Amino acid sequence: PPMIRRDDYRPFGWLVPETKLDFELGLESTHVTATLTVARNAKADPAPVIRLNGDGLEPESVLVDGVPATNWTMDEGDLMLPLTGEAHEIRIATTIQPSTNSQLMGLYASNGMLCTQCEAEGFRRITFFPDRPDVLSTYTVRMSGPKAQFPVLLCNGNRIAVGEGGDSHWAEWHDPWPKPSYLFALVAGDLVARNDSFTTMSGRKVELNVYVREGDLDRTEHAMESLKRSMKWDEEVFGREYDLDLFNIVAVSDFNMGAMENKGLNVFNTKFVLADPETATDADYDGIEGVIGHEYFHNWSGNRITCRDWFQLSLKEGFTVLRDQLFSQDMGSAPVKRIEDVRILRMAQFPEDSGPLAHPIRPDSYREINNFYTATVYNKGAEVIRMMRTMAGEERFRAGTDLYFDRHDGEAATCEDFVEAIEDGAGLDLKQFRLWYSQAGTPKVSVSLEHEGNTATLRLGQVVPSTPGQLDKQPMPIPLKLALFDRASGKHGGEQLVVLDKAADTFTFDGFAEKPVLSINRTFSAPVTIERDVPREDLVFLAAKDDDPFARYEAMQELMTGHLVAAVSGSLGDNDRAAARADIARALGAVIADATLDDLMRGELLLMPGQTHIAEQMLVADPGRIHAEREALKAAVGAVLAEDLVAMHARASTLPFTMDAAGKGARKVKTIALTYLAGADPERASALAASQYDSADNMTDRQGALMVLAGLGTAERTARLIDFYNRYQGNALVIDKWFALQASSLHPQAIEHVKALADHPDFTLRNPNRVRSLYMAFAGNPSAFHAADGEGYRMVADLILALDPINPQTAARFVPSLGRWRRIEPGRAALMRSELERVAAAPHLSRDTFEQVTRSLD
Ligand code: DPP
Ligand code: ZN
Repeated sequence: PPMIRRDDYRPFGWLVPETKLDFELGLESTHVTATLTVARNAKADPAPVIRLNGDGLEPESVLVDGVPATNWTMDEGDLMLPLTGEAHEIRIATTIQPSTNSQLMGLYASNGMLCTQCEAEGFRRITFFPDRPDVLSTYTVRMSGPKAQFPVLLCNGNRIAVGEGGDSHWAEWHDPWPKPSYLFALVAGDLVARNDSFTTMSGRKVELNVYVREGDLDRTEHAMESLKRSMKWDEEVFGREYDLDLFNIVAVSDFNMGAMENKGLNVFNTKFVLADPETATDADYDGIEGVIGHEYFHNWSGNRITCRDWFQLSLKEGFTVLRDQLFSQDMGSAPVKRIEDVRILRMAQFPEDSGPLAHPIRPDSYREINNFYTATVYNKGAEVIRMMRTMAGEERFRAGTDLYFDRHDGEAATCEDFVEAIEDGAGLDLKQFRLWYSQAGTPKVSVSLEHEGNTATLRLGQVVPSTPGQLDKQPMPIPLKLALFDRASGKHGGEQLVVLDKAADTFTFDGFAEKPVLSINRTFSAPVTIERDVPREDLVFLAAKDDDPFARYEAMQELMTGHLVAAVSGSLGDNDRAAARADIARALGAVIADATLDDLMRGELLLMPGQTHIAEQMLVADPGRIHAEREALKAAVGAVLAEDLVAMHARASTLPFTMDAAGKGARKVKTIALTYLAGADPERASALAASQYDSADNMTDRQGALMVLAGLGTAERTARLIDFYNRYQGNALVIDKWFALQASSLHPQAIEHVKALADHPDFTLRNPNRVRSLYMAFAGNPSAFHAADGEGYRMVADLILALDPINPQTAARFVPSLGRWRRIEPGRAALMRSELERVAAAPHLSRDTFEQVTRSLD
């Protein structure tokens, strides 16, 4: 497959002002007639031949200005049509087979309904079209089909006409907003809707619908409320108003991504729509609110202003992730949301940035764009824009985004356009800052603090590590919020922002008779790794006293991570190990006892760093040793704090179920208590978990208890797993949890469980949620996946090979877990590599998997 390069961008030779589509819908066969008005693009090089992208399509008829054309040719699936005049009408008919579309790209069948997914390049599987985001067109769509099978017919924009005849009916839709083809959507099926409305700031009444299958309606309230909150929030915080009279959301159970922001017709994975307390966890509720917000916010950051080309993906995704993060911060606990987002970044993006698939947030090349819907483009992209906001301050940042929306409304823009608008609107100089768009790799910032007389001297250095294709890096501006604490009073004289924009720099602070305690990268103001030699007592101090909740969390993480890395590296004697464990237990005990904390925050402070995060700190990691040391620390803490943990569990258990912070916090600390106890005293933890499971009146408690039980070898385990399955059989989203809990469990036989589950009648490779629930959970379970004999690697490679012909986009997502081999100890690394080679050698690999596997082996 060819490499596509950002530098090769050329504007398309033709404009497509109008697109008319006519769908005769059927699950097995759908007939599509596309009528395009095209006109020469004065801003592009003359193009005597128009390239209409196609993927697996055959043209049944091609008419130009009403006359059959015979001079067209095919090039790699694309239709090449010579055109002589300034403007033409092209009409092309095709027939597609939705029910055999297992890739879930283009028009496909899901549970008897029809729906579409066109981002990034799915529209070309529906009809021939210039399927690139810089070709904006106004769509009018007629859809017809059997009334009984497809009582609901939906498309983008407004419904302008309906009619029926015999067993069939039709609807015509018009979207007044010009859009790129990737934002096209169509849904036909037997659906019911929760209906509501929202009145915008200028008084426009918008009809809102959340469409689901019959029977799911009572699980849509949270989605609808989240939508209304999103609409209000975007008006208040970014000044953005909705621009149609109708906003529809449709939930589908077979979906590759979380959701899709098609204009006026968002299509969602059921996972991000359906919730009630009995079947969805608190995390599910938060996920729904965040994703509903995310897709809604795309209406401005993505749809009104779209991307010039797919290299600019972070223009809409990074910005929209930041917008959804800020929204969720405002809706719930801001510090806890920030901590969660940093945890996701470290778990998903840092490893990407330090591995073979590292790429800048604005990539320079790709073979398959689906492979670039990454944590780097999304989450690091959001961090980069967040840094601009931190440097500008909220108000000036808003002036920057106002200017951006104003200046580029209706356009297909670039990341550079965004940066310029922020520069002009917020009054920032971002000349050097642009490096964040072009350089991959997580900067390492070295930090040391010296003290003499009354002066504290802070020395900072930065290194941006080399990444594939980028060996020499330049220093980038790194905004670091910091505070210097007086040891005796536990206070600081105000937070400051320093920007490190050189390879090394020094900052001095006067007025310190004693050496202060440094709190740095507060709120995680920059997406970097801080490297510093800091005494454990300083971390204990910050973990207990820092007034920035993130910094407090960070100190606790550093305390545990520092110890675990030292222990795993073999540099700790028995006494040192015992002393460190005792310090950690004492610090955690103080967190349990701290009456000023709410439970949501307490839960964050009690969490142990994940194995991936610990492995990231080491050049070459031994997953077996990391696992053993981490479990041993957990057990040691669980033993020392057993009574405190049990008391915390008992206290939290007295709270009745509520969806407020107190209720959510109580549920969070209950399960954390069980986790520590399980390490120290499995029998006691098992009994407590079983009782939490049995008395649960909500999914958070039930799933938390079952997660702990799933890792234990006790009698309670089997009974509760069977109960859970029987209780929720038929509810796909909950059965996904049942698969995931077993695949991610600490149980020593987890590998055997996964093998058995792959043969379970409820398992299928055709449903991405189910595949992920078993195999993503497994690939993210270090003690099982990294089994020393390589069995875990074999299983994931087998999965990739089996899934690739069915759904390449989802198959390729499993490659990175094997691609980490260079950072793993040599024995396992060789086994991982050989599995990658086995995948690479397979015939007929998809472009998606081929690209990921070859990059991982290079
Ligand atoms: N649907 C995906 C998202 O919203 C891709 N745009 O991020
Ligand atoms: Zn998005």
